[in-house]
Amino acid sequence: TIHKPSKSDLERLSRLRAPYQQAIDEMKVKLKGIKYGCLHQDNYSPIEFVVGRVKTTDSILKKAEKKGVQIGAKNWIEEIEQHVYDIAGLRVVTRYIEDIREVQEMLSQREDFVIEEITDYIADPKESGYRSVHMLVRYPTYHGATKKEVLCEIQLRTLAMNFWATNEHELRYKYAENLPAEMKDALRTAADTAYELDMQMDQFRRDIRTAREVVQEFAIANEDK
Ligand code: 0O2
Repeated sequence: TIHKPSKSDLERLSRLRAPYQQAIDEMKVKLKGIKYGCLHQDNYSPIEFVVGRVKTTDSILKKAEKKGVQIGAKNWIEEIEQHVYDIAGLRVVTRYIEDIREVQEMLSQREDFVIEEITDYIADPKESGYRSVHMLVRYPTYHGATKKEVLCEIQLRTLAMNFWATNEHELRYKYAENLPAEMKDALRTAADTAYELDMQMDQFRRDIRTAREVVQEFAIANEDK
């Protein structure tokens, strides 16, 4: 049960979201900059698409309660920022697992934000079967006259991982977090199947690259003949 915050508390919570919204807007532009820059240069981008959102006040309250924040207690709004790390969330979706690693590397080189933490749910999937790489970044915003650093969670996923997570999230919501055991098992199996597909696709891509190199070498070798 969520304690009902006062109207003025809700207004403060709503104001708290503003710099996070700005961080999302700016980060979206930057991630799209990577996408279009790569497309321009190589005719291929490791980023397929980018989406971003700021959690709704309702959803922030729910997560804060889950993380043990006493809604309405002294400084509870400040507490929220110390416990809820995905008020600002970005999702970068790729075609291949290899591309996730490439984007991860590119983001690690950036000087406009600081990476605080990386959680690799591909190397170590969640109990549910969930796979993604989560990068927690500290991003400086200049909102009004003040500088404020906010945390953003960037989720890196393949199309297949995203397909699975979107369906699982919807089911989890429909069942109010109480998924029947058989459904949980079926979802875990589906997550593994999606991962097998991902690995197969990565292999196809390596095969295509090898074939292209062979053709190029053959063309070079025959240039002067
Ligand atoms: P929404 O609606 O996407 O914002 P946790 O205590 O695990 O709930 P925590 O500590 O922040 O949350 O952990 P984590 O792993 O960083 O999870 C944050 C987000 O990752 C979630 O946000 C989901 O978006 C995604 N995620 C994590 N685990 C799963 C999973 O098993 N299935 C799916 N579909 N998504 C997952 P929210 O706030 O839960 O949801």
